[in-house]
Amino acid sequence: MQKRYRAAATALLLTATAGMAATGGAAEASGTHHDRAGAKTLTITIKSKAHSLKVSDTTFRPGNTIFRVKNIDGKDSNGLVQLIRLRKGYTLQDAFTDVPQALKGIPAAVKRVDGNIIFYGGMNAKGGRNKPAQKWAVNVNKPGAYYLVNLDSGNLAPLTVKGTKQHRALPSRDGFINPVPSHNASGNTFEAGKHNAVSGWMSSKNKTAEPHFVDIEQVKKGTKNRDITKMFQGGPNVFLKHGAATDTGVISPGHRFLWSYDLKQGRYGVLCFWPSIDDGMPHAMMGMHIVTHLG
Ligand SMILES: [Cu+2]
Repeated sequence: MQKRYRAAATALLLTATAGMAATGGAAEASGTHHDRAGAKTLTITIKSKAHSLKVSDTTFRPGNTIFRVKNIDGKDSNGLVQLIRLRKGYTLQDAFTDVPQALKGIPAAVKRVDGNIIFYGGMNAKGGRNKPAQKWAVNVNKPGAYYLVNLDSGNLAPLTVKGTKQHRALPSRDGFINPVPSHNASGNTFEAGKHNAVSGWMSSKNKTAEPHFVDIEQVKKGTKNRDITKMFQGGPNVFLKHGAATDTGVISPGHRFLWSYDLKQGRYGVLCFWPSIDDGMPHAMMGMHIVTHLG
């Protein structure tokens, strides 16, 4: 969970001018292929390096899009790469000022971020050269300016989405973990499929009114959801040492994020550390967590 705060601090390093020059001329949906069922797909490949994000197609038509993030740094991870769009009148400079403040728990900043940045999700860029690419998929639902951002390194790549919506397929899911409304103090919790696979494609649809992360971490045998609550009140750590874990970027209300994963059979805590719009406290500490099983 500490890495969320680290991400907040390093988000300050973002500069609004980085990579702003739009690169025109890329053929629309030039990367489209047909999947096994014969439906069209579009895969955008991102090469994530210490000082840049290189994108295979920067201009394409709206529709379902698969992102393949390759970390060629040779490090375990070189940061969370995610896709965002900004509401009219809200600038990248505003985002770079507000996001770190929001993650520090300043309620006014949380309100501005929640209201003006549309988060499509993303994943940590896991390395290095010989590791498989990290894959995720979303519906890039509207024409306009989008940004791929690495909040940890400050790297940014603009995307132009234009033209009419193209019918393109998404991968089929092997499990689901959705943010859903709840009566706890955060107003949010998760629902998870009872038979979620150990690996494959996870589907996360945000059915609430606030943005969320999906942070999934293996927990000790016998851990109950109330043990996570106790941990936040100063109780024992529930997480398994060297346990399997992964997490997503931020997913805005109404958006569905599909992410490839490869974890171990076992018991997992699912938590969200996005700050509450009410008081800036991370959702998990207000009750947004569940315990679930994979495999
Ligand atoms: Cu949340």
